[in-house]
Amino acid sequence: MKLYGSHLSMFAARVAMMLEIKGHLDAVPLENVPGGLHSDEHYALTKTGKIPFLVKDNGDVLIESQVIAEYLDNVLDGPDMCGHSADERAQISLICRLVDMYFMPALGPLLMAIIWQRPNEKAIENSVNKAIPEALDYLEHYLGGDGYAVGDNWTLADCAIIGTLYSFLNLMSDFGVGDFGDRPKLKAWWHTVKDKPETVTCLDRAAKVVQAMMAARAADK
Ligand SMILES: N[C@@H](CCC(=O)N[C@@H](CS)C(=O)NCC(=O)O)C(=O)O
Repeated sequence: MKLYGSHLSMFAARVAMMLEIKGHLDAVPLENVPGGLHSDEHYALTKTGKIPFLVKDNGDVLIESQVIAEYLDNVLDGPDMCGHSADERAQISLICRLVDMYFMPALGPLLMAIIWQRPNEKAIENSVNKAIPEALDYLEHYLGGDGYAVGDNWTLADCAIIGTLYSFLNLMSDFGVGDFGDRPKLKAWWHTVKDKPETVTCLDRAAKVVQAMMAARAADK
């Protein structure tokens, strides 16, 4: 199997972190899109032209980070990342969905400004004053784990949140965001997971992409 994307992608980072926890990131590393993002080769492999995507051994292609993560969790050995009971599975899906539907879209306008230098002031204002705080409030309310996001061990729910955090915690302070504010459950969760090797390497992988991007931009000037 081959997984394509970039560690800077919050969607791809979720899958890569899950693979690392399951012990398969060396066997299924996250590689650059053949031909580059939005190339003919990329569109030949995916209709959406998005990352991440997974090319299975039989050549079939899976898109959508959550679908890919759940598939890999099913077919690869290692710790179960999607929950054991129906209740646990629902709780993990819920956290992933809150990240996908509210937190990541809220971060989008800031990332467009910071990484892609395409600011939209109105969208940024909405994100900073409304969408990001609301999304964090949703996570705060539904986070229910014992140390981890759900239950007492790593699940895909932790990977979904941590996949967003390099950008959120490190790049957004100029906009007055980038911490969990007065949200005790999120703060306690982060306190438990932030120094774990899986978290540190996930954030490091994204940092390296940003450093390489900035170096390439500086060299272009
Ligand atoms: N819902 C998709 C979203 C994927 C997505 O939007 N990825 C971004 C990178 S973070 C992308 O491919 N952007 C390029 C584009 O939108 O054309 C998923 O979960 O995989």
